[in-house]
Amino acid sequence: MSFATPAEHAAWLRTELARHNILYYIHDSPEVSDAQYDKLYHELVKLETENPKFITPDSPTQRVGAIPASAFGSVTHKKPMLSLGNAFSEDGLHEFDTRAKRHLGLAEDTDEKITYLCELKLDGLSVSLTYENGVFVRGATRGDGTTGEEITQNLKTIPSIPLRLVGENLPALIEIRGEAFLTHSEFARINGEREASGEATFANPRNAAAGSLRQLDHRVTASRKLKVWFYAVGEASGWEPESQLGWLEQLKAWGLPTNPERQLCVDINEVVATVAAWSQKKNTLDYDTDGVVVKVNDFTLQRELGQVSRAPRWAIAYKYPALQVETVVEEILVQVGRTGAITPLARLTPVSVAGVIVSRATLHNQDEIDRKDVRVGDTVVIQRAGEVIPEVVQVVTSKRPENTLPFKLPAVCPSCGTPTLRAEGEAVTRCPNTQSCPAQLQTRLEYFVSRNALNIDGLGGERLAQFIEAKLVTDAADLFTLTKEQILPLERMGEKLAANLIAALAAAKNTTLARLLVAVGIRHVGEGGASRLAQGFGTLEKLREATVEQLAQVPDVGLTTAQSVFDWLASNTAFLDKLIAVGVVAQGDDAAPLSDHFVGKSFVFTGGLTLFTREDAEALVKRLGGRATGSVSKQTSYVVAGPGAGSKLAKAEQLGITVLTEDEFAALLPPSAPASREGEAV
Ligand code: 3BA
Repeated sequence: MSFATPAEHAAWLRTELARHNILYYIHDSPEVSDAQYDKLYHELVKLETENPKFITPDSPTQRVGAIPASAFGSVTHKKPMLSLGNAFSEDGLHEFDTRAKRHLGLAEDTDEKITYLCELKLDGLSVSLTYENGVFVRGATRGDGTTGEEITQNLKTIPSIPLRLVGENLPALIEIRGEAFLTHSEFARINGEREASGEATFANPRNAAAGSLRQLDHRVTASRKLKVWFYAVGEASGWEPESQLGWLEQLKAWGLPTNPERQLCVDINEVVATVAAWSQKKNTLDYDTDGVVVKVNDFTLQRELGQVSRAPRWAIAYKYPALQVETVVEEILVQVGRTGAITPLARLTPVSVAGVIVSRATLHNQDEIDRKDVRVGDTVVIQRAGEVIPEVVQVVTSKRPENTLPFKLPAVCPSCGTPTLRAEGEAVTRCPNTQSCPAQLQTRLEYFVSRNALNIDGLGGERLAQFIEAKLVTDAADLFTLTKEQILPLERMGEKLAANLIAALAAAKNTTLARLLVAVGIRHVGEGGASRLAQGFGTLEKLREATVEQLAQVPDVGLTTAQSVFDWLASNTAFLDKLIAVGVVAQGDDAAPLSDHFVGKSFVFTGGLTLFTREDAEALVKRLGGRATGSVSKQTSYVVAGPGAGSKLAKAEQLGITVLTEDEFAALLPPSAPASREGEAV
C-alpha cells in the first residue's frame, strides 16, 4: 500500500481501523488478528505524533485513556431499573413479609405463605443488555435507573456475555439485567499490575469493576476479566416467565450466566434461615457480596404487588452488617516505598473484623489524614472492604483523648533524613534520595527478588535488611557479587544456608528480559508491559538503543510508558552496566505458553507451508504445550505435510503416523490461536 501524502495515509488508517473495529465488535467476524490491528494502530500513532495536525476528533487514537462519563452516549431504559429497599435484621425480613401479605389480602399468621427466592447479592454494577432477534445489540449501565450510559463495546469484551442467544422461547426483543463484577483474584491481579507500574490502585473490587467498564478504550476493559451474572428481565416482547426461579433457569438455557447461589424458600422463616446460613458461606467465595436479595417467586404475585416509588414491593435486599469495627490508633508509622513514596500507616489495637485480625490500616497520604483528622490515640472506625488492606473510615471524635495533635508526615525521610518533597498537585510525599536511602533500597531489593521479578528463592525482607545493614549491598547488582565468606558471619546464617543463597543468586543471573524489566521497577511498566517490550526488542542492548518513538511502536505501549522507559534507561546506565558486568544475562523471551492444548503431542512439519512459516508453526505448537521436532519417529503424533514433502512423509506412512495437510493442522488449533503468517508474535 502506498500513499501520495502522509495525510492520505493517516486518513486511510483511520477508516481501516474503524472498519476493523466494526467487524470485530459489531459483526464478531474480524478480518485481521489483534497483532495486525495493533500494527495499523501504531502506524497511525506514529503519523499523528509526527504531524499532530493529522489528529481528527474521531481518530481511534483519541479513545485512549480514562475519559469523563459524558463521553458515553446515554440510553433511556424502556422500563426503569428499580432500586431495592433494605432490611438490616431478621425483624426487617418479617416486616417485609407482613407488608406483602397485607397487600395481597392474605391473613397474617395463617397457613397462607409466600414462596421466596433468595439470591446472594453481588456487589458490583448493574447493567442492562438488549438482544434483538437473539443478537446482542446494546448495553448500558443502570445510571440513575431511568437513563444510563451506553457501554455496548465494553460489554462485548466480556467473554461470558453471549453475543447471540440460543435456544427456545426467544423473544424478538428482550432486555436483560444483571450485575458486572470482578473476582477477588482478578482484582488482586489488576492492582498488583497497577502497583508495579506506579499507578494508583483501586480501593475495592467494585470500584475496579466500575473503572474497567467505564473505559473509552475497550481494549482496557478486555484486559480486565470482568464477569456478569444475570437476574432480572426488563422488556420482553410477547413472553413472560412464570416465576423468578423459572426465569433464572430460562436465562441459563439461553446461554446467559446466572449466580449459582440461589435458594427457593417456602416461607419467610426459611428465608431467615437461608440468610443465616449464607453469612458464613459468603466469606468463602471469590467475589464480594453485600447481602441477599429476597424476591417473591411467583410473577403473578409480583405483578399484583407492584411498586412503591422506585422500589418493588416484591423484593428486598437483606444487608449483612458492614465489616466495620472500632479500635484505637496506637501509633502512626511511616513507610518509604520503592520509588521513595512515603505512606502513613496506622498501627491499631488488634481487632477482629469478620473473622480476620486487623492490626494495621492504611492512611494513604497527608491529604487523607487531614480530611479525616486522624491522630495518635484516636478511636477510629475501620473497615475491610473486600480482601484489601483495611482502611480508616472515620474518627470517633467524641472518644478523642485530651492533648492530641494533628498528625503531619515528617519533614525528613525517617530512613535517611533527607528532606521530603511533595510535588505540586500530587498527593504523594517523597524521599528524593533515590541513590542511597536504605529504606528505598530495601523495598527495591525486595521487589527485585520477588516472585514475578527475578524470583530468588530464600531471599526475603529480613535477609536483605541484614545485607543492607552490613553494608554488603548498595544496589541490586551487588547481590550477585556476594560471597559465602561475606554472608557467613551474619546472624541466623550457616554453611548450608549461605551456600544455597549464593547458588540461588548465581542461578538467577540467567533470566529473561521481561523479568529483568519487571525487577528493576520502571514506572508504568508492569508484567504485561515488560513482556511486550521484551518481545518487541528481544535484547537489553536493542532496548537501550531505542528512541521514545520506537518504544511507543510496541503494541500496547503508550507514549507515557515509552517516555518512562526511555528516561529510566537513560538515567540508570551505570546500574545497567554494572548488572551486565556482574554477569546478569537477560535472554530474549521464549513467549510464555498459551495453553496446554497440545500437551503430549509432537509434530513434524515437512514440505511447503502457505498459512504459516515453519518457524511460526513450530513456535505455535510449543506455545500450546506440544513439541515440534525435525525427524519422524514412533513418538511423532502428527506429520504436517505440504507440497514437495519427501522422505519424512514416506517415513510417516511407513510408521503409520497420522499425516495432516496444513488446513487440517489449522483446524486442530484452539479457536483463539492466531492462525496466519501475518499474526506477528504468537
Ligand atoms: N437481584 C441486584 N434489583 C436484583 C429486579 C430487582 C433487582 C437489583 C438486584 C429490582 C444482585 C437494583 C438495581 C437493578 C436491575 C434494577 C440481584 C442483585 N434484583 N441478584 C428486584 O445480585 N446484586 N438491584 N438491577 N434492575
